[in-house]
Amino acid sequence: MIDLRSDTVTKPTAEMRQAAFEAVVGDDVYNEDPTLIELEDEAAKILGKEAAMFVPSGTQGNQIAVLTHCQSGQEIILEAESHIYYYEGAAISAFAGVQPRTIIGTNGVMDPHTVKNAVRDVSDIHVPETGLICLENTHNRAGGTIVPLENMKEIYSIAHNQQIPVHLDGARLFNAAIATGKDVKEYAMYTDSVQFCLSKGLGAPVGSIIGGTKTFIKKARKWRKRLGGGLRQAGIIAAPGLVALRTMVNRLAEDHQNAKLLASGLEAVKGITIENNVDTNIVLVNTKEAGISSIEFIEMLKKNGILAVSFGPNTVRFTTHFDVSKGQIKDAIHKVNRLI
Ligand code: TLP
Repeated sequence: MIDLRSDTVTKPTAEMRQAAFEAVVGDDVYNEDPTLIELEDEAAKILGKEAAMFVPSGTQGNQIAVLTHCQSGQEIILEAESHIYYYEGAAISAFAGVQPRTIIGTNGVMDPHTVKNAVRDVSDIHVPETGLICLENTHNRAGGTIVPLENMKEIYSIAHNQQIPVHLDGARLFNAAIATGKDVKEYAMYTDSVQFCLSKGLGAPVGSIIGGTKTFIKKARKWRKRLGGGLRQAGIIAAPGLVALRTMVNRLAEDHQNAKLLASGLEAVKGITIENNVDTNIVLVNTKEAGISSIEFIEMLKKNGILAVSFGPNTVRFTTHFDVSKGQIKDAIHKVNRLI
């Protein structure tokens, strides 16, 4: 199978497995796991933040950020197709008790003026307070698009003028950094908290990091414990995370090249159009002209050894990653050509 469903499907490398095997561990709820502490320190440095904390998943990292920044009854501003709004089971409402105020972006990018106008005027007794602004970079549903630094800077400055914190869902932040040649710190500096995933393009088996100030992370640790995310000998899973940060970042460029190759190959197939700017490792294919639904296309692909996911009635997402080679991408293009 050529598995292009997600970059979450990557299997740990031999080096990651060895690191897990050899990891020095302790009980992290007592703050005594040396490998986990090493990962958190290294991640904080990479982000340019005072502190960082390991969490079992990106979803938990985002939810902890919302819980830590906000109070029940507040409103949070986020992009209409953002993961926190679209794919996290309404957890912001179920757990943090906040309501979403969505803004439709262009390629995942929110217009700063629209964000500014969406911030609530607290002097009016009718309205909720704006508790948080969330950004997503790269933007998954927009097709792995990069939110420009300039846009992040503008939104951050609007937020800070009104003492509103900014959280970045940077599940694929390293993809943005590698594609633009910028440091992740340059993105993280326009945020109060950042979540990034070790388990996507970076290939680690599990885990995410959230970074922020020491005060933020101290509060976040309590929320992680409340949510049952306080882990014990977590060094076993932190060790592959360290390998991911040390060995898997630069190679993301290969995934981006493979995505471009896939997009140009598929674009040439009659009946198929490419919906997104292929900035990083995601390709969104539209099947409308071919007269088939995304579900039908996915079934056809599966029978021919290719896996992808539906992103809408006629939209199919292909995601490149460490476990898919250039040869397999060429093979996939060839197969789609034959199919349509
Ligand atoms: N995204 C997954 C699915 O949940 C859609 C995928 O296959 O792309 N933020 C962003 C931007 C994400 O894309 C994801 C996962 C998460 C957060 C959540 O991470 P996990 O899966 O670790 O909870």
